[in-house]
Amino acid sequence: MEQYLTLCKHIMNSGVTKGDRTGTGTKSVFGYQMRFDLSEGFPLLTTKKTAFRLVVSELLWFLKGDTNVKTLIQANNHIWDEWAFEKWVNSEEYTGPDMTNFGVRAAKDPEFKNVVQQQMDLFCEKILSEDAFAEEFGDLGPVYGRQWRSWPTMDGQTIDQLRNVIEQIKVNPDSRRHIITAWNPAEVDEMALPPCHAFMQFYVANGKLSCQLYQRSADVFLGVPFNIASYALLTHLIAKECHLEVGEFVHTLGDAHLYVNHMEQVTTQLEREPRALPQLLLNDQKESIFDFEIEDIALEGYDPHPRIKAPIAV
Ligand code: THF
Repeated sequence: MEQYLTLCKHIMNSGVTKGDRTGTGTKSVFGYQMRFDLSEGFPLLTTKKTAFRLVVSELLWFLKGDTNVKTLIQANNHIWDEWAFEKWVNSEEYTGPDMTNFGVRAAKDPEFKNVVQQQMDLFCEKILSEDAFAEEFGDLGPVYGRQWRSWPTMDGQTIDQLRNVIEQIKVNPDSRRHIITAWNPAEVDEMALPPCHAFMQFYVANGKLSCQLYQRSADVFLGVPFNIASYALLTHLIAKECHLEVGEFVHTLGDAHLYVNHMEQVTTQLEREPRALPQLLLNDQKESIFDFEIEDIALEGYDPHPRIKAPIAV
């Protein structure tokens, strides 16, 4: 994963200081590309422990077309909580302490961070125990799962982009139209967060399946390690169903940034020596990508350096 460390160094050395929507502040570069040969091992960061089970449960959530955080919270995955929480605290129904700009304020004020955590715990409890609440406030709007599996058309039908692409990879592998897009301009405003990893293309050559992703906005310390692993896993799953080997994952970034409050963590990581990549193990009994459950997917030989904590920008 030298590619990833090289990107971090590049942003530290050449990035411009740039404000952002979250008010946190970043160092940023525009336009960058990394390539990962998936036959060399599974590209999960070894220079910090990265929670693969969260990558898996999030991807399965996308694949099922689900857009409600309830499913993730049930799987003890909390990486999307903030965006559902934000909708709740901005609604009429919320009566707790003022949560305006809770992300930035929590990062600066440990006491307020505890207050946010309390409300966040309450939120998760309500999502799990109250169906009507979960339906109203757990849903993130027409995000990834919806666009991948049921993109709405003008005439009231839906398009299953994922199923169509898999079918086309099987019957017409040379096609240059193996495209899935989550960026639906008509619906972006209804999404809790417009898609960051927005546009992907698959490519078949020499019996190998490759994938390229265009990511418009890349949180290089927290998000990108998840994004690389997620698309690598997706490529493996589709390749398996299509009886292909895996080729490359090509990761193309738009605004690639390091948040200013992640700099120390990045420096720590850059001092570490990358280790051998793990191998992905998929349940051989499962054929279709749509049949996979969390227990069908595992890693072997993952021996990372310890976790490095960092606050997420909301
Ligand atoms: N928003 C921001 N600011 N960055 C992102 O990477 C991001 N995402 C998704 C949506 N909005 C985003 C959510 N993905 C973590 C990782 C991925 C996320 C969100 C959060 C995170 O906090 N990871 C911790 C571990 C978490 C845990 O163990 O519970 C880590 O240390 O890696 C990118 O698509």
